[in-house]
Formats: sequence, C-alpha cells, structure tokens
Amino acid sequence: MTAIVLQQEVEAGIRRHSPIVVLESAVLTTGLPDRPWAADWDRDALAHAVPDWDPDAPLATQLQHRMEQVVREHGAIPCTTALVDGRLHLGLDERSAKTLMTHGAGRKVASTTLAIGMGSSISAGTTVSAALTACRLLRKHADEPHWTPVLATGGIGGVHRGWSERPDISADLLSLGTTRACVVSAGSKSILDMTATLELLESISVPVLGWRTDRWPSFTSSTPPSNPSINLIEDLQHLGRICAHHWQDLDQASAVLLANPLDDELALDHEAMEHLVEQAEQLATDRGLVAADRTPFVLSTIADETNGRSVAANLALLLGNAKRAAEAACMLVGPHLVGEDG
Ligand code: PSU
Ligand code: MN
Repeated sequence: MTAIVLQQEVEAGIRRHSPIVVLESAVLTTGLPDRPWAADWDRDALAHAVPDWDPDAPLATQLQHRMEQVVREHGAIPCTTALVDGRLHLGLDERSAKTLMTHGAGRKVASTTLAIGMGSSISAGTTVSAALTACRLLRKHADEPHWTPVLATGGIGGVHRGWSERPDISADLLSLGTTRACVVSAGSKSILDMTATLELLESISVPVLGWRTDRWPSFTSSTPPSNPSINLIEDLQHLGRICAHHWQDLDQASAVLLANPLDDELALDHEAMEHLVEQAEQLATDRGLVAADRTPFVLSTIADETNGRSVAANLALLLGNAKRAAEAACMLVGPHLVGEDG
C-alpha cells in the first residue's frame, strides 16, 4: 500500500505541464453539511446565488462535483486532495469521495496532522495547509521547475479573534510562507481577526493580491473601505508577471495569494455578519468549545441565523474561486513555459 495515491489523470497532466487546480476538502467534511438544503433555509437566495444548484442533493457531495466541473470547464485539471483510509489522495475518484464523505465527516487534517491521520488510517478532509503539502508533492513529480499548481479554497485559515488570550493560528499561514503555489481565496474565514491575519502574511513574505480590488475581502460579507489594503491586480497577465518575478527572478519559496471577492450583490451585510459572528463565538465559548470544534459550530450557527444565506454565499464564492483558479492555472502554464521551450 502506498501512502500517496496520485490519480492517473493528474499524473499525466503534470507530465504534460498542464494546468492543475488543487482543491482542499476540509470545506467538504467540516465546512458544509453533507445533507440537502434545509427545509427552513431560503431557497430563493440559493437559486439566486448558484442558479442551477439542486437543493435536494447533499451539499458537500454536490459541491465537490461542481468545483471539479467548473475547473474543467475553464480548461484545467481538478485535483481534489483528501485523506482516505490513511492514504493521501492527489485527485479523488468517485469511490474514494464517498468514503471521504462518510468516514471523514467532521474531520480535517492540516499539514501538522497529516502524518498522524495516515498513521491511524483515518479519512479526513484536507485544510489549505494539507493541500499545500499536496502541491509540494505534485511539484516534485514535475520535471519542469517552473510548473506551479494553483490551489482553490473558500477562505484561508489565519489568526483567530481573541488570539492574545487564546492563541489559535492556522497552519495555513506557515504553509503559505513555505510553499510555491498560487492560492485563490475570498479572503479569510469570517470568524478570524482579519488585520492580524494580513499582518502575519506580510511577516512570512506572502504577496497578497486583489482581483480588481485593493481591499482584503470579507469572505461572505460585503467589504467595507476599512478592510486592510492589498495590491490590486487588473488581469491575469498582471498576475502572471508577479508570479514570474516572485518565483523565477527572485527565487522566493512562498505562495502568492490571490483574493477573489464574492460579487457585491451576493455578499451579506457586513455589520449584521459581524454581529452574528460575535454572538456565535460567545456561544461557543459559553459551551466550552475549543480548537477544531469551534469553527463548525460557529459556521452552522451563522447558517441557521441567516436562513442559509451564508451558505448560499459560501457556495457562490467557492465556485467563483474554482473558476478564477482554473483561469490562473491556464495562464501560469502558458507564456513562460511555452517561452522556455521555444
Ligand atoms: N473556509 C470555510 N470553511 C472551511 C475552511 C475554510 O468556509 O472549512 C477550512 C479551510 O480548509 C482552511 C481551514 O484551510 O478551514 C483552516 O482550519 P484551521 O483554522 O483549523 O487551520
Ligand atoms: Mn486552529
């Protein structure tokens, strides 16, 4: 039994230096429930945010299919990463995806816990840090040093609110500081301390770019002008130039982070969301929830409080990020790799 399962399509893609979009799966096992749209959630909001979504199909399973489909439609190969029965899958077939959804429900592994999960043969979703470990493995398989995968997520992990009393800093950050990959996210999870997260990204040499925005977006809620400022980029070519300078000219080892905001008209009201997050965080503290148990609790409390509108926005931004990541992946393999050959 090999510890790493490299899907054939992904392996062939790397060999051809094709564009590959790596997908994390913690969002499937801990970020969203794998059950149909709840009866008391807002169906119109869902139909508006993701027009052809089937409300009767399980959310997480459908999301996995849809993310992969969007990546393909935009010209790249999807590579969903997950820990299945103790093996790290780089690319997920139908059967392994089913095992992940059943045995891995409620579980996630980060770069820190991947080996432990492998050692006890569990199934679990991969966080961004674990998916970045996967990116590093993929790059090892490529005979072209400039080939770089793009990772799509909803929101990265970061510095949690209340960090000065209860230090909780995601392994996503350190992995971003040490892995060559372009990562597309709609900001950081709404339950984080945004300013502290951006300060840390600066400390660890991760350039933070904004897709047609100069503000760090607030995930599912609207972006107020008071959000931290980031570096606006106008188009994919601009992104490509920055990536080439960062990795090829400057030989930097960190990721490039592209913030891709959710459409304004789908974003939830910022003030209202802030209030809900604070309430849910307080409730989690009152119940004595710590570490990994907090996020799923806070997310599901907010989902119920917004009648599912936070979930609809989350789905829309995840699919939007998968699309942007595929476009970025196609652009990254284009000019310089072709230029090198010719
Ligand atoms: N964003 C979401 N839902 C999630 C996550 C992000 O809307 O479940 C996951 C991502 O996989 C991210 C992880 O990498 O949470 C961070 O977890 P932690 O803070 O435990 O490192
Ligand atoms: Mn944590």
